[in-house]
Amino acid sequence: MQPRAVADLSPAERVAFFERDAGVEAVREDVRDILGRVREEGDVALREFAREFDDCEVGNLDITDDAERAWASLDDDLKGAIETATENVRAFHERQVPEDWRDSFDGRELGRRFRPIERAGVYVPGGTAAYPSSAIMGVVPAKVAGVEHVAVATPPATELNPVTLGAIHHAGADVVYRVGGAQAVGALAYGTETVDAVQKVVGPGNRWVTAAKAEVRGTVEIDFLAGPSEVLVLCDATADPELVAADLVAQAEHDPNASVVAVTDDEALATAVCEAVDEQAAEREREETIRAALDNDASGVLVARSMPEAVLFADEYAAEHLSVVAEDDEALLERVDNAGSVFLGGYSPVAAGDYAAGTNHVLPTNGGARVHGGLSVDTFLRSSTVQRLDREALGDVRKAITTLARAEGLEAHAASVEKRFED
Ligand code: HSO
Ligand code: ZN
Repeated sequence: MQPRAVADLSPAERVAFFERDAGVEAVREDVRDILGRVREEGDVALREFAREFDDCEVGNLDITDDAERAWASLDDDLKGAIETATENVRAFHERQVPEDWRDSFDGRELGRRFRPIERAGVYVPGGTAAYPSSAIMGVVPAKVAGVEHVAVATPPATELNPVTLGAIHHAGADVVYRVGGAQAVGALAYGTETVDAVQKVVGPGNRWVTAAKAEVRGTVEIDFLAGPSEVLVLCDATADPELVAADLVAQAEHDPNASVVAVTDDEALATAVCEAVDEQAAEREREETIRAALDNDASGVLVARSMPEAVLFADEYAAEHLSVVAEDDEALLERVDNAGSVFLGGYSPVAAGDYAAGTNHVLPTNGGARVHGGLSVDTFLRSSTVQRLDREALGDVRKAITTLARAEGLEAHAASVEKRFED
């Protein structure tokens, strides 16, 4: 790996960094075909796709009981880790539950109340890595919000991962299906003979899952697009290059389409980070995936002419994970608005948020952080507004209402107010 200067990036290179799509567009057509078949053929299509993509025969698609048994089979270390992560994620998300409120606005009693949606679907990725942590991140906020029916879909395998299944059960899922990829998103969105349709599909996934979520938007609500992992480390000369490299390599091991970036004003640090990344990648079991991610057009170690230039780059990148390792990290963070989740200082590796700090790891990728936050209790709530006006309060706004109603040509609206004052 070689450092590159931010100032030397060509317009095409800048586009690759700032308008990254992590390969999602390339699979849109195929995903449309898969979704069409799920819609038409239901369970039959799910079983065929399991054979084709997951190389396994799926009998029963509902594996809720297997998840319960899987939890019971886990050893104490695994149970303890899942319990710790679940407790910490629950505590952080309980803090997010909004209170219903009513207030008087010059005699008009106005308020908001919050209710959970009824049925949510959580995608828990499988594939080359197992993701018990994503089960916790998806199911716990839904349950904290009060969602009654939380369904989980996770890819089938000849031997289902007991840790993932156990975590799905412990996190509180009500029903669990073995179906993965774009077809899982389709099943949750449209429903099949076995899979009940939900109102909202959430969760992270590879580019197939992400493309499918983009496609079903409209039929069903989705959280946002949470594709292959990204991290941007904003660092100054005080950062330890080994630790910066460790965080880059960690997120790179997720997926060949992952994007990992370090940006600094210190050339010596950039060179040291590159060397450390190369060394550490060679030591990792998932080296091939890591190298592919490092080769992405949206990955790199960049040298800015100043920290303000580095900050600007970080803000424009709008990373899923933003790590700030610098002398005055709070001052730098003040100037970055776009980031899914922020990690401050040398002892806050992204892996802390991935697993057990308590924050959510389902976060917007591909620049989605410019307009979205990550998964939270809000994701599973909707709000109603409430109002109560008495005669005097309605009298105060009578003129405003009737004047505007008549200006809109809506005489009956005006009359509905005037009628209340006919004595
Ligand atoms: N970094 C991933 C989440 C994850 N990491 C799961 C490890 N396991 C996306 O935020
Ligand atoms: Zn991760």
